[in-house]
Amino acid sequence: MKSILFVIPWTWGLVGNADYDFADAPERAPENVVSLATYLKSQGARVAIADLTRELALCRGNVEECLSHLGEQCRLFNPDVIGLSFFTARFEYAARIVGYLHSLYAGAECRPMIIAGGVHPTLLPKVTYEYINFDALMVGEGEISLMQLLDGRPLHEIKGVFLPGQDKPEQADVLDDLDRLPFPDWNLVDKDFYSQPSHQISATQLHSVMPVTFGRGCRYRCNFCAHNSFLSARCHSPQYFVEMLDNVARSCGVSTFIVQDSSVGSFKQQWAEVCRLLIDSGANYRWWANLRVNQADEEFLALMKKAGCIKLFFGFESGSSRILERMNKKITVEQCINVADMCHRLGIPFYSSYIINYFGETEDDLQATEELIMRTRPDSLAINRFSPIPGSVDYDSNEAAISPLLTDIHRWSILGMLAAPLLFGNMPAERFEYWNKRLKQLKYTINSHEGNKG
Ligand code: B12
Ligand code: SF4
Repeated sequence: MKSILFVIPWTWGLVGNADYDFADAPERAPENVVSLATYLKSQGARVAIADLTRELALCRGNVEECLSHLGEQCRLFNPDVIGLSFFTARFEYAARIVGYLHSLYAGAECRPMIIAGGVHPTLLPKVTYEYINFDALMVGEGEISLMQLLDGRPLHEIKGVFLPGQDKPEQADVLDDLDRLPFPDWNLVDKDFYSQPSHQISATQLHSVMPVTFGRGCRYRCNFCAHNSFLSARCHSPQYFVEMLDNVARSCGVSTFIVQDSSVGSFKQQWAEVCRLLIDSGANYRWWANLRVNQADEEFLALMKKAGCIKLFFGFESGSSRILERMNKKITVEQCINVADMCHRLGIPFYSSYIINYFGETEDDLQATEELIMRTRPDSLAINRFSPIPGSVDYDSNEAAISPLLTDIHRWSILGMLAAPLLFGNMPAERFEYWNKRLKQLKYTINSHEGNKG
């Protein structure tokens, strides 16, 4: 069977940053690649991960040094396949890495096959080929298609492989039963780096945390989000998941987790069972989870609190019903207020996230957002400026306006970071800036007082 070296590109905040401080700008451990690599390893493949996020942090932001460490790892591991995993925000760094790999192997008699998978190659395979010289791209979930590749099946026979010059990408087959995945082998990366105490959960308190995933995908289709555009929605069994928590807790020395699912309410019955198992086991884990407001009720929240939930994340998105409708968010302002009241009654801290600069937004809508923040009194607040992300309905329906801006790969990364310099609201630029500043100030005030609420 062939061997594979996964490469995780670095993130922008690390480039040239000699004073990187993990606690203040924590990186989330790459559970997706670790899980995929662990699966392939369990099937007999030789695997390794070049984690250039951690590497660049250790190289104090020096990209050249980081790449030379990658070269050393390539020489030592001598893989048959090098597989990059990235989303749009890291597109330009993936290009830099592949350029380096081609120069590393220039003149060699044979070189590893260089491929890519993950969010960006899946959503925009043709754009990926326009900028990067990959031998093949893999579209969709990687377990089955990569296994077939490493097993030696010809590329054109593997569902999910998209070759240069091909016209239509096809999604790979997926594992129906997620419990067939072995527990992630965190020794494949530097788990101590990721589990350092940091502000991943709270701006004012430090926690040592590791990420876990109960279910993949999302059944909703909010217009601004790319989340569900390719992962089919399904989850682990509650028993498997609780054993996985035990396993990660033991192997990484943590008792606090971030549950990465888009909403644990999407598998409500199963998540309630996870909570009951956690309560019965007396494990005493603490965890953060994301939840859609329309999936919350007092009984569910009380159960989660008892099972160790220390924070919930809600996408309230806007205080304006008109904007929520335009986003196809399928929640109401009233539901946001209700869920906030329930959290206050039960003593569950919560994080609410808002999007501003949405299509047709007026100052009245922003006023409504501010009122909702004041009414709901979140423990943590996020104010995100809207920018259409590839893979979302909003990106697809505005491609004509966006594509003239995408003149080089760096601009793609900016788009991937949700930072397109475009105004979509219905107000003059200076009025938007006024509201942007005002809401960001509110965010700063709320976040810096977390835990000290009167
Ligand atoms: C958890 C998460 C994060 C975490 C951790 C990310 C990480 N370490 O990878 C954090 C919080 C750090 C994060 C940050 C951001 N995120 Co995010 N994130 C997610 C989320 C919710 C889940 C990702 C996940 O684990 N999925 C489950 C695993 C199993 O799926 P997967 O990663 O796709 O992996 C499978 C396949 O892709 C494939 N695969 C993966 N790698 C490889 C490699 C090879 C070689 C092959 C063949 C296959 C393969 O096989 C895997 C297993 O089947 C997704 C939503 C989603 N559905 O993907 C958004 C998502 C990926 N994030 C998104 C965005 C926009 C961001 C941010 C830019 C937000 C921001 N403004 O800060 C930042 C970017 C940070 C950066 N600088 O890179 C977008 C990306 C859209 C796009 N076009 O790029 C998504 C899709 C959500 C959305 N808003 O629409 N994110
Ligand atoms: S915003 Fe949340 S609920 Fe909506 S599609 Fe994205 S992940 Fe799903």
